[in-house]
Amino acid sequence: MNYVVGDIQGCLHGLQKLLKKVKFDPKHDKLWAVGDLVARGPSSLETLRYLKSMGSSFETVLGNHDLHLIAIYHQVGRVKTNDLLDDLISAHDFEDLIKWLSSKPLAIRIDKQHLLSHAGLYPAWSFKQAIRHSNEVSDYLKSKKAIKFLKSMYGNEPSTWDDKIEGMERLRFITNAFTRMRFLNDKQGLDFKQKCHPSNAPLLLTPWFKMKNTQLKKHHKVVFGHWASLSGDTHSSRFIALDTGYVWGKSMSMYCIENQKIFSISA
Ligand SMILES: [Mn+2]
Repeated sequence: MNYVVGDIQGCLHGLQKLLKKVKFDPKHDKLWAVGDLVARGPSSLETLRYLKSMGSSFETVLGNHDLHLIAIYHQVGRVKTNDLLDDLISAHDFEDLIKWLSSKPLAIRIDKQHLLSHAGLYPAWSFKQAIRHSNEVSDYLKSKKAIKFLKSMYGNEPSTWDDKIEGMERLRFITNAFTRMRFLNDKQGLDFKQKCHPSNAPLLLTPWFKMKNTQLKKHHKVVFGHWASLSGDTHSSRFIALDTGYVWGKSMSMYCIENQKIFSISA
């Protein structure tokens, strides 16, 4: 079976409880993650060590917190105390863990049906395009140009996609769409101010998954995390929201690709 887990955020205990619940067997099963493996929770270091040790029975996309950790390693990003990353940053295997993490993409096509990314799929993009754009960022992240990218990664602009955008602005948009997106305005622009549940959002803002995507095929499903206040509430079986706020005392959720069931445990 293939299981996709929501934002772990350094909560290894919760992850292990959930793996036990589904009787996960690394010999036969594979675990996928929506990213944000680290930060805010108590065991970021142990979480990364554990997931890395799973070898080929684990795969993940990167979330905003994972990218920020990579930036911290390269001395581009600043450490926030409430991220609880001190022991990870001073660990003897920090470099190994970062090398491993930096090799992970922003989007993965699990199979013909399922696309996985941290924040979701920008409504103007097809699955194919999404993978292409994810590769554009990964090529940088895996190379000596990583620092150049990480230095330009932060910022909210450009807010709308245009295939003509080039260079670091292009990579910044792709990164923001895959790792920070929640709401879009009426011009398909990314809005980063609101983190609330859609029912409390200002009128002109629409969740990305409610925007029309003409590229999406009927059988396509997008699996994502990042949006804890959504509590899994997309009202659509095509958009599977897995961040259910375990690190905030709520629950951790897992989606089984084969039977399309959601499993969860509370904090
Ligand atoms: Mn996130």
